[in-house]
Amino acid sequence: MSLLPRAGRGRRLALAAALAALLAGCTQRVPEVTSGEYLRSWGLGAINAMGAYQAGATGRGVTVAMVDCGLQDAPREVLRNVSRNSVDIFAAERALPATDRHGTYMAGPLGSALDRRGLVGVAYNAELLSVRADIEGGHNGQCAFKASSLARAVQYAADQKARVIVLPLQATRPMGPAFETALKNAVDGGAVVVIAAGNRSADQPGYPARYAADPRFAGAIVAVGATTAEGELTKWSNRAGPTKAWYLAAPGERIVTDCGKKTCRLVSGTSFAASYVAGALALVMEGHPQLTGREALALLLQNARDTGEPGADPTYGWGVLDVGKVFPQTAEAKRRG
Ligand SMILES: [Ca+2]
Ligand SMILES: [Ca+2]
Repeated sequence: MSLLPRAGRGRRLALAAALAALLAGCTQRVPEVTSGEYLRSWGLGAINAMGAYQAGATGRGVTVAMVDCGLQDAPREVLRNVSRNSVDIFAAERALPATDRHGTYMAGPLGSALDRRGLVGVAYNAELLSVRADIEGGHNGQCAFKASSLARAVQYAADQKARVIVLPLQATRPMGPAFETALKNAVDGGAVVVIAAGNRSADQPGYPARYAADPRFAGAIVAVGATTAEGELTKWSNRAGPTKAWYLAAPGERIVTDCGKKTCRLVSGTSFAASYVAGALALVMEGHPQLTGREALALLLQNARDTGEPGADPTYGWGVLDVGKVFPQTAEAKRRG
């Protein structure tokens, strides 16, 4: 006799559990701050991303182009957000297997899906347009690029109407007229270009980030330096220098990325700081669709957390990325305070 109620209760419990799982799946528009997925993505707290998520911004509908070395062996949570228009500029000529997974490492903090595993990307619903442009064979085992192929890659991203284009690369010299023409076409078409400041401890960014201060592109390019988990610029990050009015700092040291079933990878570099800024721009653009690219970038710059000397300064530029500040706080968030 007692078997029936137990069986009944068991079923109801199972149903209740299923219902709870279903509800969680439906309502998980915002990451849970106690989840492993969120905690591994420590940069989200550092840039106050939750303020954007609570306002409903997740990057949905915004295409972010990553001009890099492709998405070699990327985790499923990254591939889920990859655009079908992703391309390899040299696809027809490739013969050697890729060895540098820099593009995959970049994509993790930028656009990993919210799926209860791995990481949460800053813009976890953005569309990632991978534009692979590295020369065949690389250089000393690392990705390397020619200015002419980067010009093609930036033009492709612009043609695809990517609203954000990330360039996680550094050079010592200007990139030449073909690249500059492509860059001009991209920014004139409304894109914002996010460029790693470089990792050489220099007092100003390398190229192409230094184009941020070039009047042809001013206001549509942001140079990005890397901070530690404590929010200070790393020793190795290039400083703002003459790009201080178009420079932001963001997490770039000991960033968790490329999570497999059991392990993830720790990476450092201004490339990863650029991932954070690119993701943040996607959030701002989704949340404020009426803004032009330049206006969205201006909003992000003006809301940075002022660090170093007061105001925009030659070390931190505008300061440390604080995307949550761009979004008005909900009454509930204000109460929690
Ligand atoms: Ca995930
Ligand atoms: Ca300052």
